[in-house]
This record gives sequence, C-alpha cells and structure tokens, in this order.
Amino acid sequence: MKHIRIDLRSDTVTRPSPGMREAIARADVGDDVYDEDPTVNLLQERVAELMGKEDALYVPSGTMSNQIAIKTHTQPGQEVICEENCHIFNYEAGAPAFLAGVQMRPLRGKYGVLNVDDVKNAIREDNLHFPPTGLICLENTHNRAGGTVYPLDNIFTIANLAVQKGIPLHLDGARLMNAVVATGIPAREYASYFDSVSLCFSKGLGAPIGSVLSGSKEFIAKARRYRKIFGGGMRQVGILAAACLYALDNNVKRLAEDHENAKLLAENLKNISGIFIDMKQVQTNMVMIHVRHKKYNSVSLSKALLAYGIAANAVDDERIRAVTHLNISREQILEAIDIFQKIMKDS
Ligand code: TLP
Repeated sequence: MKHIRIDLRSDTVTRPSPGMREAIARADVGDDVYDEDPTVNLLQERVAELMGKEDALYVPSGTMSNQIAIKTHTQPGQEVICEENCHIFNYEAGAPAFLAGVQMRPLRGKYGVLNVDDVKNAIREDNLHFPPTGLICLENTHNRAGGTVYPLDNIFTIANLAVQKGIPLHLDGARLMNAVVATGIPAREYASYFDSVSLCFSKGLGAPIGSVLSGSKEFIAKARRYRKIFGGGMRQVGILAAACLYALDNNVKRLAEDHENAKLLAENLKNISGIFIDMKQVQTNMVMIHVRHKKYNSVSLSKALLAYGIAANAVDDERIRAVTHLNISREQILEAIDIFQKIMKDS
C-alpha cells in the first residue's frame, strides 16, 4: 500500500485532534449499562435538545443506530420504503433482513430524494398477500448521491403522507450537520418531521466512534433494549462520548470549510478533459467524479492517484468519490487538483 498523503476516501478517516484527545482524557465516566456514565448522559441530553426530541441513545456506529431504529419501529415480515441508493439498503450488509426480519422496498430517487407520489404508490394496501409497510427511511445528506441535501418541502410532504398513513419515518442523518451548515436550517427543524433521527459523530464531526439515535421517550426505552441485544451496551464509554461533545462544540461550524474545499475541487476538476462533474450534486463535502476517458476508468484512475499519495475510492466503474474533511486543507485540495491535471495530461 502506497503512503497516503491526501486521504479523500471518506470523512470517516478523520483523526481526533489534540483538543479532542484532551477532552477524552478529562472525561468523567461510569457504567453506561447502568445509565451511570455522566458524559454519555450529557451527550444524550445535548443531542435530544439539538434535535428537539424527548430522549436519545449513544450507540457505537451509524449502522447500529439505523438498525436499532428499524428493529424498534417494525415487526418481522413488514416492508421498509427507502431510496435505492441509500446507505441502509446498500452498505449495511443486509442487516434489515438479518436483524429485523423486514424486507426493503427501494425506490428510484433523484439526487437521492424520493418523490412523494412514488412513496404514496409504494405504501401497501391492507391485503393478506402484501407485506405491510412498517417504516419509511430517508437519508440527509445523501451519501451515494454525492452528499446532496434533502429539500425541506420534500421532507414535509413525505412526512405528512407518513402521518396520514400512520407509518413512522426514520432519518439516517449520519451527515445531518452538513445539511444544517449548508442550508442554515436548524437540526431540530429537519428532525421535527421524523419519529427518529440517527446522527453520526465519526464522520465529518471528527470523533473516533459513535452515533446518537433520538426520538420519543418510549421509542428510546425500546431502542435501549435492542442496543443491548445487538451487543452495543457499553460501559465506561464517557471517554468516547466526550469526543462527541467536543465535536458538537468545535467541529460543526467548520464543516463549511469542507464544503468550500469540495466546491474548489469540483470547480477545477470539471474543466479537465475525461472528467465530468454534475455541479448540482456538489452541495456539501463530497465530489462524485465521473471518469469518461480513453485510458482510465474510475478504478484505474483511483490507482494512478494512489501512486501520488492521493486516496479516493471508486464507487462503481465510472465514479470516484472524493470526500473533504477536517484533516484536508485547502492546500492539499490545490495539490490534488494539480495531480489530477498531471495524470490526465500525461495520458
Ligand atoms: N458511510 C461510509 C461507508 O459505509 C460507505 C462512508 O465512507 O461514507 N449512514 C450513512 C449515510 C453513511 O454514510 C454511513 C457510513 C453510515 C450510515 C454508517 O456509519 P458507520 O460506518 O458508523 O456504521
């Protein structure tokens, strides 16, 4: 493996800063399975407040958070409506079927966003042949669509439909704070349309571990039991929750820098022959780089970049995903642009 100097594979690669490490070292701790970790309790209160929800639960990962939400909202044999490129359907190893015994109903979206009429048509009628619709999941920002933000009016219409049909609505808000910073819409406004929200701290917020699931008191009480069943009951985990609290205080506003860096990268790469970028997708901290070149496809270009110390993953045969984050500076983006230009010019 070549030495990676500019790591654009994901914002999950972020490392805790010295300030965050200090917060970790100072953290007051207790046994969280007994609900006695003061730092975890504080984090849960802070996130519940941020989301305008009654309660919240700290869990080890975004995947576990989504899966606990699915298990808590549904019954085995039900169907869960989602967008076809969402993380829950594509990157959680089939967990909804495995852990909750539900089947997914993926619908085609546009920039990761579902059309309310498609959702309406996908909701099952009461018929003994059909799996009852048990849950609708949205993702904001949408990862595979390139970090796109879900428009509020769209969320609003889907939420109204869900309420009317008595179907709960879950938000995979792994990168919700990127949407908040990009639009200026408060997290609690987004969250108000959902029965549960999952927020990740181990992505752009720069903490080493952890997500927080929020919802009603009753929902979280049930979710706490599933967290134990899924093996996510942790003990003196305040040392990790302290990193999340630090991230809330220090790493939210700065996401704007990541968004600027993504724009800078996209604006420059789109002028290179053999590369296509849909600028409408570039809304937060990701750039989907479409490679349409006589010599390279996404996989071989990604390898060529690695030879120069730049890491960015091919998400399929045509696209490379580049993600900006707190360990990537503007200078590194400029350097990456130079290297892209050099590789494409030499071939
Ligand atoms: N996404 C990772 C990979 O799994 C693809 C990444 O590098 O972007 N929801 C969304 C929208 C996510 O992007 C991710 C992680 C998760 C959930 C899962 O979080 P973790 O990795 O903590 O289980």
